[in-house]
Amino acid sequence: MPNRVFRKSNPKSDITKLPKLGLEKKNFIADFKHYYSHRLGRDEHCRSPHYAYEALSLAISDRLVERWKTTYNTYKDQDCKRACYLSMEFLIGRSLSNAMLNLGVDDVVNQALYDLGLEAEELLDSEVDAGLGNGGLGRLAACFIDSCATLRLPVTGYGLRYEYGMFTQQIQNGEQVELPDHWLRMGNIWEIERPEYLARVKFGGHTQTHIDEKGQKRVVWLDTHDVLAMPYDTPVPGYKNGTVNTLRLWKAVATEEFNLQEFNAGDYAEAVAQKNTAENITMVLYPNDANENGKALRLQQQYLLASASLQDVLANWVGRHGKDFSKFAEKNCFQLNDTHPSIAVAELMRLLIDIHGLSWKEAWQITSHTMAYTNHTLLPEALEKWSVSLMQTLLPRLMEIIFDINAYFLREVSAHWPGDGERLARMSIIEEGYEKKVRMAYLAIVGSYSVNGVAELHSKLLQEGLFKDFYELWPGKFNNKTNGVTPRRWLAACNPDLAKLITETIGDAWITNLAELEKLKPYADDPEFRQKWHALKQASKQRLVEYKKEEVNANINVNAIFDVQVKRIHEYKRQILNVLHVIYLYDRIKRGDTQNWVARCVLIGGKAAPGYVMAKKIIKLINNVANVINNDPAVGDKLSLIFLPNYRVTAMEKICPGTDLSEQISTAGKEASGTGNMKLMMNGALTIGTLDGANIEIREEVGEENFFLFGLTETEVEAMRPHYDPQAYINQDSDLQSVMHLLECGHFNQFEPGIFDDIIASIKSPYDPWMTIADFRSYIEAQKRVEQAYRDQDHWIKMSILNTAASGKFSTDRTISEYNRDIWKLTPVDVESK
Ligand code: T68
Repeated sequence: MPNRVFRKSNPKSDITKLPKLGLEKKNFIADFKHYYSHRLGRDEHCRSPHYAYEALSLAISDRLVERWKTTYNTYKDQDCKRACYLSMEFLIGRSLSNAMLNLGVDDVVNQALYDLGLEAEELLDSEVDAGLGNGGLGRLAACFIDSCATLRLPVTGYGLRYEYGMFTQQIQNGEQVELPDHWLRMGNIWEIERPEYLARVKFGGHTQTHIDEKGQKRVVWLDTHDVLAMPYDTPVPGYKNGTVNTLRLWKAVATEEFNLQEFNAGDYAEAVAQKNTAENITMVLYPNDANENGKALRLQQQYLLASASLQDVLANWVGRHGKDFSKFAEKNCFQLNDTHPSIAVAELMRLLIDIHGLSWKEAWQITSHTMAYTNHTLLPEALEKWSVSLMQTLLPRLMEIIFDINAYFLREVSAHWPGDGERLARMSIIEEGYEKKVRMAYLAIVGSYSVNGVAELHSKLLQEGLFKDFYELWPGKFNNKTNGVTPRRWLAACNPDLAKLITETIGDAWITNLAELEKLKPYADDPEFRQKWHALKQASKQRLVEYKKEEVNANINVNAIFDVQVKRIHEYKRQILNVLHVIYLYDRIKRGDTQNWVARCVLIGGKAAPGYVMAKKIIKLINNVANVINNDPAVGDKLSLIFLPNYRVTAMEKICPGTDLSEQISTAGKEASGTGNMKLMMNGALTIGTLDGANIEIREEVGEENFFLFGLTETEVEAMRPHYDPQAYINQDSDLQSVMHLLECGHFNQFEPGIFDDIIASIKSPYDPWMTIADFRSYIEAQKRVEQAYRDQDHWIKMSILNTAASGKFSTDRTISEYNRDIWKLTPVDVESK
């Protein structure tokens, strides 16, 4: 980029050189006061903690921006290889406490706030979550960029700046009600608008082929309706290392000439309406975590992300290397977070061929050596397919390119398996049928040099099942990258007291090298350490009760097992199985079978996709069962069931430290990995779980004696499926009969007849894909082992310590190191200013 504003030769005019900002208490106090009173115009009469939050955030942000520029210039000077993480979702949550921690100023700032007479917690709590994601996939992206910055890797996150994030969930009469999440209403101090990097994205129109002056066939895409993509940058600080990477989120805005045309035609209202059509593209995050619905707006979102991000990278490249793309693939790679941004495969081809004049062969060489694809699901209904006709209307040039990619690809398939027509049809990127469709996962696999799953079992099942044909063709492309979570947010920041105890015991190296937690193992046998560990867990449980006082009835006993299942509501995650166990315990209490009773508080939280009827009924069931149990004096504090409304990142930060038991009870083979399981383990929870996703690896790390295993294995599930007979299980199991009876007689829906009939029918059906009833007995027995273990508090605490000690593998620092070692191959860059 030419430097138009400042002449480099005149050092006196270099007004961008400012003295470094101080990290001492007095500097923060001075800056805080300045922002509070001069920028925000507030004084001591202002009651809202929000402005104190803003003033502090501005002071922190200044210090990040300084390091951000240094990082940017260091990467530029070193001309290093870069990776881009393309994701439709970055589920960041709050930023302030994370920025304080990573800058290494949390203690200093807390002291400054104390001196200023401000309540740190109240101030931090006034930050709204950036809820730009549905669940695991979006949160993984957020953990990844934290780890990339901490590992000094030059990685940029590219995503969308939705005006409305994940909806706010309210519970009314036990039912989920969705409210819009206008998270930007109070502004967002963490972002910087970058109009200088606007990108233009085309939609609609048609293509025209002509022969250029060199006799080459050229395609132009004409009469398009263009939309501008405005970048907003958010700093991503590494942990105390001077690196500040970038998360660049695009917002759709209308083009000016578009409005002008309409305006000049005298139709002002039409001009404004058109503007809205363009700007609607990034208005709202789609709240479906598994089932796609093929909406045109969603495809527009995906294309806006892919096109704007690739144009951004290419503009930067051309600015430095002109039209010489020979080293592009050596210096760039794009990690696709699921198929959502996978239209990038075709878009990179288009940009290289149509805009930069490369041949098909050159462009394919680059594309297929820069794209890498991560799969996050085995559920067939979650695999994206776009109708060919929609694509032809919305993205005609892209559709042509996809047809061409497919033609070349099918030629390769038929050379490999001559005469195998069935395989050709199976593997085609285009699914034939009444309505032709583009199989986006296949486009991603064909266009990428790496394809990975997110846990050992998941990657294996991809190779043996969903992507078997492709694995046979290109075994070397496939690999596993077991997920993780960032230990900064998910231990150091969310559980400061436990973090302090750990640091006092084994030093603080665990924060960037989580394997160090292993050193806690011997302390599991130290009674004094165990006592401290226990005291902290109990205090966290107390805090959790206070945080949730409105939902949690007053007589919760903190000595009860805090039994937690928090995640999206989905049939495969089997919240129903959890409820069946609660009903079983309730039935026992009612029958007087309470000898050696261990009190239990079951907490369930999660959002249902607004169109997922069964998931919404599950929420209603949980709330109705809770209502009966919690109001029954005979139950008392032996058992309680609480639905935690509006589960989100910030809620998990409060839930993690206070959890005793982590419920990871999906049907084996259905949960790709899970990451909540890792957060809870890290914070000393024990897991009750099936052999699914990363549970398998958690159990391997912590040892089978410290994990409550139950249920069919994936192989057993699939073997049983054809002759699954839930009624036979019910006939053999009197406990299950009692539970089903309470459900079927309407005990939990006395004035709402029939509302749970669908749920009951689904679990009793021989076609129930999630086979809940098959795992009932085994789950109940595992829960009995939980109680037995909990009765021996000393032993339980020991297991809790061992769980944290064994959680080292589940840091995204490990995950990202593996992505880098096997896929990205970036060299870490030291950024000077610390
Ligand atoms: C989750 N997937 C997996 N999807 O379910 C979970 N989907 O096992 C895994 O740990 C996690 O990804 C990270 O790998 C999702 O969260 C979505 O959120 C989603 C969103 C839109 C469309 C489809």
